[in-house]
Amino acid sequence: MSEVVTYQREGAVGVITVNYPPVNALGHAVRSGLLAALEQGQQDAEAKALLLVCEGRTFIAGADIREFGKPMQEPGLPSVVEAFESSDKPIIAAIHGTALGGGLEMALGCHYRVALESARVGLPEVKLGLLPGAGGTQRLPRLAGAQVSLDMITSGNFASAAEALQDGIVDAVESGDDVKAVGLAFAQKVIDEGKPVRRVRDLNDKVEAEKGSGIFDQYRAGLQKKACGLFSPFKCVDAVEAAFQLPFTDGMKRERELFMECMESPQRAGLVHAFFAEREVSKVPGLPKDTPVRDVNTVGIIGAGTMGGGIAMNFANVGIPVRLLEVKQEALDKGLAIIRRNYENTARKGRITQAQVEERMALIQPTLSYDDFADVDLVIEAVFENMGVKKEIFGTLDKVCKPGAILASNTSTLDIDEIASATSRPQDVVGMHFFSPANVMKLLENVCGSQTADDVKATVMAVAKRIKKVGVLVGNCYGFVGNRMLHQRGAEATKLVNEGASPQQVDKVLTDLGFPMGQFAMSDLAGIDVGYRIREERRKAGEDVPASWMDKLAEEGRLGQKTQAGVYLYEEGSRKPVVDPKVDALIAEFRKEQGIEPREISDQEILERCMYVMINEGAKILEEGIAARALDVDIVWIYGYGFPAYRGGPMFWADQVGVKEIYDTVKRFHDTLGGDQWKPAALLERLAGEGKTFGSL
Ligand code: 3H9
Repeated sequence: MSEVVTYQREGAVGVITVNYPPVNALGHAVRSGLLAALEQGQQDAEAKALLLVCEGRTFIAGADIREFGKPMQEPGLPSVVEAFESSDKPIIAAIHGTALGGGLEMALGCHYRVALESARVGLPEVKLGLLPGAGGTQRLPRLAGAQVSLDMITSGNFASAAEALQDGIVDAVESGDDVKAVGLAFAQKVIDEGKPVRRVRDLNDKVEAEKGSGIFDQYRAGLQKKACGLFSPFKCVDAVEAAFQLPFTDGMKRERELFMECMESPQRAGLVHAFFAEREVSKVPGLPKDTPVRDVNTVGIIGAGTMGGGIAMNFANVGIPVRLLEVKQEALDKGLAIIRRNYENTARKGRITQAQVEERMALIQPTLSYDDFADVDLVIEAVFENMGVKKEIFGTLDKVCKPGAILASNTSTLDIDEIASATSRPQDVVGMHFFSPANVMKLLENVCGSQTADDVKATVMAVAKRIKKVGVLVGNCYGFVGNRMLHQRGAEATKLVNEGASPQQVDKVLTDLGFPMGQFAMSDLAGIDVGYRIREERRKAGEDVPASWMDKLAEEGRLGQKTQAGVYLYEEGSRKPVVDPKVDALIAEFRKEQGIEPREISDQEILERCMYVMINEGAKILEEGIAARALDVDIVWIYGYGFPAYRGGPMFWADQVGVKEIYDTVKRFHDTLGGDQWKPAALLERLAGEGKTFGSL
């Protein structure tokens, strides 16, 4: 008998228990163990019904994702589910935690399902670039109909036990937390009442009733807008539609064909990489799991502007009290009013209640005095990017904050060590770089200074988790990981326009790759003045920063969305960029002033120059140890800049394109275009020479 699946009889019920931590995923040992336990149950004359139940924190959470891309070992999951469904003894699945993907498909192969109130069910395969491949697309519609099945399978969203009961996915929901007891009681009822074996594959009423309905085409049309570049949501619709067109066995065959198409798609590889990278990124090399963390029960935030307000909301959302500091009452009032408006908008959409709005607002205490920071555990400074101002603030914090308080800066580019030098406690100083809008974007780039203490590093990573962000720990350099790469892309994109491309051509290449917006639409969102101010500071510091047509926009007061005009025009209340001929004229004038004869630029050149310059910078970031692993860079870009997760992040994407191909092109650009940004990173050169990938590091 397998160790991960056991069989034991309790009274008249044969209990099949899965125990395969952490989430009872359906690896090979579990699949074969399930078949062996089923066989035992069938042969056990005393067993009148069988119960499938799991140990640990959850019911089966799906196929074992680590096995994807490797040769499949028999038995496959569809045949395990089929064997359960074919049993002549009734089988009951008792669900706790989350029954997901192949886990829910196993439960659908059972004849009855009972769930704890706290349980959730879902078919999240689409989030991994897949579709349910063990009958989920054929069985769920037979219980829940077309609409519910399409919603669940194309979104991957989970349903609560109560919703699952309403939709016919489970047969009963019970309170309490002893799932085995609940399952045994249900099984005994099945035996006592002589309930029949009820095979979902034979329940045809719902699929017959909705045969030929127009819902599938409507659904595809709706997905065109939502699925932005994704492949598998459309395959999910095809598979569910098959349940309404074909007999069960043929529908299963169709599901398998579509499943294999998804399995072989590069999008599946990218999404699975992103799934594991998101989990791996919290395990920081060199920072042991048992590193102590400091208590964070109160947070002080300096600056009630867009950033500071958004950061404050993150803490209030999870019940952590915040003191929000501004220098002027007017700025404080304005900041609080914006926070309230944001919460009220969320309440209007039904995502929180009005009582929660008040609870969260009550957790944000406004202040004009640093004295209120005397007892906070963590301070996050979120004022504008000016080293002088930041150093002054950190000098004050050093005087007023209690020993052991963590002093963090939300700077997006500046030197953490220089900020720390304004204090007598550099070990307590760290960067916590939130991304705008800070209450929405999931990334938190935590930046270590050269003296940041290990427990401070561990604490800011733990804080990220608490406020439901994905924390990435990175080293200190100009722009850290994300902005350092972004600035290279921005500079190259601007040059491409100097040379003859239009901003909209550059943006289209990036959105075609899967970015939610292009470089210039993003500049408009962030504010053209942000980059302008940084360039001006660098010029003042004596750096050779070439003139740019973007400077002209800033000087004309075209600051982006906030002035309804930047690189693009924006209608009142709209965020949709509209091409403005005036900008074309401004660019033409700039080219003339600079003596540039514009040339036709291909989309391929735009792609290579915008992306490879980032990859080359990413390689430099890795060789300098600013990011510990290629996957850290990938997660920064997926969660901070909307890099399409289905491409796995920039470094994963680079591996797919080919490191050698990228190295050769970077070298060619270095020879033809020149500039430090095109000097091939030593790491890129080494990997290309050795035929290795970033993922192999
Ligand atoms: C599928 O089922 C295909 C079938 O239709 C067809 C087959 C023919 N496999 O997220 P956490 C690991 S596709 C392997 O931190 P939480 C995870 O890596 C699958 N490993 O915990 C982590 O490992 P580590 C459909 C898995 O409590 C640990 O478990 N199912 C799997 O925040 C804890 O995970 C899904 O897509 C897996 N399936 O959330 C469900 N799942 O400790 C994916 C997790 O080494 N999973 N691990 O870092 C989830 O959504 C969440 O993990 C879950 C728990 C909600 C279950």
